[in-house]
Amino acid sequence: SVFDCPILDLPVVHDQNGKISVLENNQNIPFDIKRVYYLYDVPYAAERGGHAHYELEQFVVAACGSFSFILDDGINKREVFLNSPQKALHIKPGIWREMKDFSGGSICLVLASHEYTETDYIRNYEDFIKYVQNDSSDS
Ligand code: T46
Repeated sequence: SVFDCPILDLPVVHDQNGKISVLENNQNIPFDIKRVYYLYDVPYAAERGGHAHYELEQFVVAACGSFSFILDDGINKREVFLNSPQKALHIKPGIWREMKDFSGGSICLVLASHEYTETDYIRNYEDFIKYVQNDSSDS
C-alpha cells in the first residue's frame, strides 16, 4: 500500500567542508542495488512517471532541489514532497507513481533493486488496476 512506502532518514556525515549521506547495501537499505539512475534537466511543469512495476523496488532522493511523487496503490493516493538530500523515499513494487513540480536544476537520484527491463513496467492504468485487484484477491 502507499502507506507502506516509508521515508528513510539517511545518515549524515557533516564536517566544516560539507556533508555526506549514504545508502548502503545491507546497512540501511533492504535490497542489493543493481542500478543507479538520475533525472535532471526536467523542464518547467513537466510530468513524468505514469507507471508501476511488478518487481522493482527503489529509493528516491532529491539530491538537489525538490519535486513531488504521487503514489497510488489502486485504492489510496498519497503525495510525497521530496526536498532534502537527507531523505529517501522507498517505493515498493506494485505502486503507480507520477512525478511533478520539479524545481529548476533539481536532480532525482534513484537506487533500484533490478536492472532496467521494460517487461517489469505496467504503463496502462487499467492494467494496473486489474493487476492490484487480482493480487489482493489471491491473498
Ligand atoms: C521510476 C521513476 C522515478 C532506460 O533505458 N533505462 C533506465 O534505467 C530507465 C530508468 C529508463 N530507460 C529508458 C526507458 C524509456 O524509454 O528511458 C525512457 C524513459 O523511462 P521511464 O518512462 O521509465 O522514465 P520515468 O522518468 O517516467 O520513470 C523513471 C523510472 O523508470 C521509474 O521506475 O520510478 O523514474
